[in-house]
Amino acid sequence: MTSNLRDFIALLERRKELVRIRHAVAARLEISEIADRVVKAQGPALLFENVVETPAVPVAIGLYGSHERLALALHDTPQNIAVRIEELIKTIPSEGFFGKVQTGLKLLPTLKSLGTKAVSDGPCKEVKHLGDAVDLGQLPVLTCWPGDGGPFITLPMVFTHNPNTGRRNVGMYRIQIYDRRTTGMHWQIHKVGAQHHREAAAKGQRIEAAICLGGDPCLPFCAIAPLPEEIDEMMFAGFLRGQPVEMVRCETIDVRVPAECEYVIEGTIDPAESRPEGPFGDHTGYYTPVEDYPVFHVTCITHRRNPIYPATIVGIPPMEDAYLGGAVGTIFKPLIKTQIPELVDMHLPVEACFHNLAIVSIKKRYPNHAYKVMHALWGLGQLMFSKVIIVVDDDVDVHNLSEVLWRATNNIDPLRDVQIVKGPVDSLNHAAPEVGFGSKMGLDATRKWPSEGYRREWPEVVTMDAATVAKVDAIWSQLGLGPKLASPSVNGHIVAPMP
Ligand SMILES: Cc1cc2nc3c(=O)[nH]c(=O)nc-3n(C[C@H](O)[C@H](O)[C@H](O)COP(=O)(O)O)c2cc1C
Ligand SMILES: [Mn+2]
Repeated sequence: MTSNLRDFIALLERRKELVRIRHAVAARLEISEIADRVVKAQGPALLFENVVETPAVPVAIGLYGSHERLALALHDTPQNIAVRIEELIKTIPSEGFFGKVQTGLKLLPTLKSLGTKAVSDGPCKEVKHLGDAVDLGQLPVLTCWPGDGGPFITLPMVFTHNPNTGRRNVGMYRIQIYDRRTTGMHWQIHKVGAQHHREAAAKGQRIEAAICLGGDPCLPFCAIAPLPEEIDEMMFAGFLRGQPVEMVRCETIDVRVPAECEYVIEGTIDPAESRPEGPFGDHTGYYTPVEDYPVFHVTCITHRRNPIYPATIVGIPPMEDAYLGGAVGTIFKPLIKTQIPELVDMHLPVEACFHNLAIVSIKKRYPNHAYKVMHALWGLGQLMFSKVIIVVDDDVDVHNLSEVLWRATNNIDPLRDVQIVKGPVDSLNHAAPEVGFGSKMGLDATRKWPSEGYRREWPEVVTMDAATVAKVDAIWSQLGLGPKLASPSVNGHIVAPMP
């Protein structure tokens, strides 16, 4: 099992999922342009071994940019992980003493993997830079787009602790490099890191943070995962790995970090200090404008001997985050269903940058049920950012966008079926009149019932009858039309590509 970046890179190389590039390429724009072309062509991960600015440190990019690579990184496919989560959920309400014992025994390996394991030293500490030796310029931090405000660390895991409860959080928040020892800290106001910062500020305290790069390949996914605030990302990592993550204490701050990391950047943030951050070519495909964000002061950098620097780029979709975001959708569906059991399936299309559109199918149980589901989603963690929610019936394949357009546009009467609400929106939503606050729209595209005030006869979908389908199947070979074509209209799904 791979538990660090270099083993993962070796594994990808064996699987022909990674290409080494020995040609000199610049961390400023050039790696980005190459990675963008390769990811959009569904190509391999890349290891740039001769980076112009920092020849000693190679850059790995595109590590999660295919379904195969992502499954290798997560130690299983998202589908299998979802099944494991579903099983875990199912075992919880089991009844009776023997049931409980059996469940307990079954869960034991899982529970054992959920903790972290404290170790006294780790490879991430092979080299230490303290005091004046701290220099972020030694890292091959990419400048991704020409309009960017500078170089940004794009695959960072930011470790903080809640100053009141001590609870750990890990989030992926981009890091703008200001100088040798100062960076931005782009935790958006709705994220858990920002909450830790606010709680520390209320006590007049600086907050300590560690920015980690590398480690077990599943860790960045855990940092992205929209876990509830009470759930430790490292516990989730243990669940994915089937083994606890080994954690080592930082040099200058009271934070533990994964011992297998490539880099650990330690530092603190003053509660009162902020500084313009950005612009940054973001995953919406637009530049996010300059805004004030907290400032991170580096106290220490430790790294492995011969470190490898992991990166990603975002921009006009699809990018590498399409695979990561897709896996989030698949893996968290069972958890969403515990809150919204009538939800059958959900799709956050990558073109809509995940937060702009959620298509959900439901098994409608009562009149106007679609509205209950919209509001439930707007109240559920980061799904609150869903700018548009389209609710369809359970016979619609939400992953087939052609089918969704066909069904939804036929089924809605806008005046009746659109609900517009106010609320917090994604910080990256540039259309909102204010940063982080605006409106959201729900479309009830389900078939309308008489009890919902629909007074006409709702039409049936056009499909062939079973007898005729069988008859045509039987005579097909005599029609001179080559191999048998399946009947397209059987389930009322769109199966043909658009002309
Ligand atoms: C490549 C990438 C970059 C991201 N950059 C940021 C960022 O700069 N700021 C932010 O608030 N969220 C960013 N996110 C999203 C967060 O990582 C995500 O919302 C995560 O669930 C936050 O964790 P938290 O709930 O523990 O705060 C990024 C996600 C990805 C995949
Ligand atoms: Mn979290």
